[in-house]
Amino acid sequence: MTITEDTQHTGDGGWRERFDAMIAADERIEPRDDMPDDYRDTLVRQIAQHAHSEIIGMQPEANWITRAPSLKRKAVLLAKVQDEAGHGLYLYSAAETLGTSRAEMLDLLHEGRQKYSSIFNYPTLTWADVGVIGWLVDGAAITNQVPLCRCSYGPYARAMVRICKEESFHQRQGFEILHVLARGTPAQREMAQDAVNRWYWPSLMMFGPPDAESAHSDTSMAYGIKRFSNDELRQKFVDMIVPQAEALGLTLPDADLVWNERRGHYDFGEIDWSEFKQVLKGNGPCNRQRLERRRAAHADGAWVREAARAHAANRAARTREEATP
Ligand code: FAQ
Repeated sequence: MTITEDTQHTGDGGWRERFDAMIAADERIEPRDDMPDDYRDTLVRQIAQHAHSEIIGMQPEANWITRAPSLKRKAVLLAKVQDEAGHGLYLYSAAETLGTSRAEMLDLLHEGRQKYSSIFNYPTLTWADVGVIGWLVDGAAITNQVPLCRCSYGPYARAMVRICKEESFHQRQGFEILHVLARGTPAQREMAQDAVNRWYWPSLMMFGPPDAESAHSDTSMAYGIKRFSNDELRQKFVDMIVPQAEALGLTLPDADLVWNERRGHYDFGEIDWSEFKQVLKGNGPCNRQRLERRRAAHADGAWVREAARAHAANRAARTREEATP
């Protein structure tokens, strides 16, 4: 594909050639560098959506903090949910280096004009869902995000390195929860299987629409933002989780799941893309609840933002006073 021309940067005629050469040489683009508008827009769109997913993603698991089955499980879950808040902060900061403020991005989320991941619109009905979120949702997130550590935009790539380290710990804690349940009483085992049944298909949808219908993939791949297509990553994920499910002794609810010797990959069943589209339109099981909770949390935090602004203004005034002879 041809990367679109951009006419907005008039300062130095050579910037576009330099940008293209850096992308071709797989060098990192930094905030100080001139960049085409569609590169900036694609990054802001993706990073904002990613940041929103991290903070909305706190809700389904937070639902179980007060009901975790032991003090140890509660402490681990608290730490995980706090990690997700931290990921949101790294990502909003990375997006801010592109000239869009966190306040603007949050407004767009609250108005329903920027998306967050479809996966967080499903309910967490039992404790086993916390295990499955760790195993499958964090597992899908890692599969998608490890290649983003090599993304062409420096601040995003660097944020992803730390996020991926934390996500791989999250995935292991989820796997361990399921491992214990799968070897527990028949009721615990059944609860684990039921959670896997409900989350398997939505976790495959996390990778986005099929390549043929992915609006942004061509641009993102040409600019070195995405390194693998949606379908390639989905396949990688399926290949990873099949042996893990076997190790857990749990079944993935997909009758078409079979090893394909010729392709060297697992074949898997047809995803219900009409469900994905409905969730993106706001009609998933929890869309309304997630956004309402987020807006309420934002409103509840207004006094903190106000206090932080007043404190910053006081400090600036004191610094000015001290500097005045
Ligand atoms: N949900 O053209 P494409 C996590 C939208 S973090 C909702 O293929 P693209 C951590 C897409 O935005 C999970 N919308 O798009 C955690 C676009 O709409 P637009 C989030 C989706 O960007 C774990 C339209 O469909 N991870 O889980 C989804 O090239 C546990 C067309 O799609 C990231 O965001 C979806 N699943 O590829 C937290 C990773 N898929 O913008 C708490 C970074 C697509 O035109 C607990 N993002 N859409 O209105 C990416 O890699 C990409 O953005 C993709 C989508 C792969 C998600």
